Amino acid sequence: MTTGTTTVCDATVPNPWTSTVGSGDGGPDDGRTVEVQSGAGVVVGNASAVSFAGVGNVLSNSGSLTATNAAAIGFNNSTGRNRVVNTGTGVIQADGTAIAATGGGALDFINAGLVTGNVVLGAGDDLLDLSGRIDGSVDQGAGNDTAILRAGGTLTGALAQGAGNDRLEVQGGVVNGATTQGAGEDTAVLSAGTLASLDQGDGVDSLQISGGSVTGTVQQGNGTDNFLMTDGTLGALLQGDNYDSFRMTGGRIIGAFEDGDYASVRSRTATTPR
Ligand SMILES: [Ca+2]
Ligand SMILES: [Ca+2]
Ligand SMILES: [Ca+2]
Repeated sequence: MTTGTTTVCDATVPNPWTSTVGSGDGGPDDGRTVEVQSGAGVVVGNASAVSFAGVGNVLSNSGSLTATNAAAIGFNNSTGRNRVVNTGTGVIQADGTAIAATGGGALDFINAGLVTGNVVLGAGDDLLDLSGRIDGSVDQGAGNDTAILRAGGTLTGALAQGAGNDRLEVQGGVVNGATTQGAGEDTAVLSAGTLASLDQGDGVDSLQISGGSVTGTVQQGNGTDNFLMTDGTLGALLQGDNYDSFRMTGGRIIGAFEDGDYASVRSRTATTPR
């Protein structure tokens, strides 16, 4: 039911709703609000369940959004920012890409619920805030992107932050696939949680670890990278080319530590830099 710029889908019939909410590429839609309530569903076949072109749109999903042959949610904005909130009861599902953001604008995606399918955020300075589950991968594309992984958050596939100066905060949860930050001056801060691996790529990158673990290898890549570890566990650390700095006052690096140029170690367990 739509009133002005606000659309509310509740659990009354017709449920599920079977046509796209939003005008998609026939837009633009600007400043619209869509609320899908618990128990309500939108199920569409060859088109998205929710599709907006434009900026300032907010989608809050506590029900289920399903597309069987398209992205479940499609956003297209060349500037500005849109926002998708998937609450603890929210389900977003598609066979391939669950959420597709295109254009150079930004999308904030806050997920406390369940996503089945990949999340593709594209260009723009995007946000992923994950305390729920994504059965798939996340590609944040170009732009200065931020990813925050919270306690209870699970990403079964890879996290790719792409080109741009990206920020990763791991406060809990787990990423089972590879985490890559791509080119640019990237920052990663780990205080809890688990990553399978971390590759910060080219550019001057910074890594701070005060807890949590990276079970596999951490690579900082080309650039004058910075490393500070006060607690936590890494499988191995490769700092790559250029004059990198390394400081370790606690925690544990289980395997190799290579290519550190300026190392300061005050720990029981670090291996000797070569
Ligand atoms: Ca992006
Ligand atoms: Ca990057
Ligand atoms: Ca680097």
